[in-house]
Formats: sequence, C-alpha cells, structure tokens
Amino acid sequence: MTVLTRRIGGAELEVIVADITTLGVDAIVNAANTSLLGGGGVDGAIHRAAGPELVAECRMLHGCKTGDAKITRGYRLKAAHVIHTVGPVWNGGTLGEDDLLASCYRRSMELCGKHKLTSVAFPAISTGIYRFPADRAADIAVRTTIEGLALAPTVARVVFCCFSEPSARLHAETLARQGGPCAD
Ligand code: AR6
Repeated sequence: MTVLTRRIGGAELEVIVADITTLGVDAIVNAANTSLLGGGGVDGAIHRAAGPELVAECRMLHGCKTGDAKITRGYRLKAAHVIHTVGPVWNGGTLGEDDLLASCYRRSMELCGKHKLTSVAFPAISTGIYRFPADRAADIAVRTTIEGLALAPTVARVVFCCFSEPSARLHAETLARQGGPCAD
C-alpha cells in the first residue's frame, strides 16, 4: 500500500506499507546485527527469503560495525542486492544513537552510489528489537536519505518500506515536510 510519493531532484521517494522481502528493487536494506549472520525481525525474514547462500556470503564479510553498511547479492530475493547495515540499540539517546542511525542511511546511500544502483528500499532501522523511538527514527531516516541522494546520483527511486500504518504515517509526515510537490 503506497502512502505517499514525493519527487526530490531526480528521485522519487515513496512511503509504503509492505514486507520488504517482496520488493523488486536493486537493493533492499537489512537491519542487521554486528555479526551479519542473521537474527529476528526483518533480518530473519530477509535471510529466510534469500536462502542459505546469503548467510554464506555474509560469513565472508567478517561482521559490520554499528553505523556501517556492507553489500551482498540478493540470491532468491527479487532484489538483486542486500545492503546490510547495523543500527544502534536505543539506550536513552545519550550514546550517539542519532548519529549512528543517520550513519546507517548515509552509508547505505554511499553503497548505492558506488554500485550504481537505481532503486533502494529501507526498513525502519533500529525501531523494532533495538527499541529506537519510531518518530525520532523516521525523522532521521527521511532527512538523512534525502541528504544522501547527493551521494547516489544513479538512484531514481527510494522506498521507505514500513511494516505498519503508524510507522508509515510517521515517515510520510516527515517526507511531506521535507519534500517538494506531490508526484501523483
Ligand atoms: N519488512 C519490512 N519491515 C519489517 C519486516 C519486513 N518483513 N519485519 C520487521 N520489520 P527489527 P532492529 C520492521 O527488529 O530494531 C534482528 O534480530 C519492524 O516492524 O527487524 O534494527 C537483527 O539481527 C521494525 O519497524 O530491527 C538485530 O539483532 C523495523 O523493521 C536486531 O534485530 C526494524 O525492526 C535489529 O533490530
């Protein structure tokens, strides 16, 4: 279900409610942990849908630091690639959580630029098991991704793939504030 679409520069940004594992984009972003070897939430769903080849490639990456991102192939997913990023665990906001979350979106966009990807879908990183407040995270996600378009000139489509309508509403509110005229 598409909640909002906005054109910003050469890119279309969409807020949708969907299961990210079903999307046919160049890359879906995974909210992983530092091991990159799978887990619960969206990470578990992506590994289940991609098949065991994904964890085999992840094993060769030797983990990922919080705030950083690494790219693999998508295997049995419709998406050609998976960008694995590690969001911060929310600890009250005094341990640099905002900057680390922004870094996840920035590094993911950098990888899109480096690999000349044209479309990317993000889940609401850190807002599940890692307990980052959903409204604060949505604001960082949308603002940092818009800034990150400059790092990824090939990207023509960005999807904020929310798993619930309340989450989509938060992303849509921020995007509506930041975005230009409606693309529909
Ligand atoms: N499609 C889209 N979004 C989803 C899906 C899905 N299939 N499944 C869940 N979400 P979480 P985190 C949403 O917990 O907070 C894992 O164990 C979910 O509703 O997946 O970054 C990792 O290995 C929420 O809005 O990730 C780490 O250990 C958002 O995705 C840890 O969880 C993120 O929730 C990472 O925790």
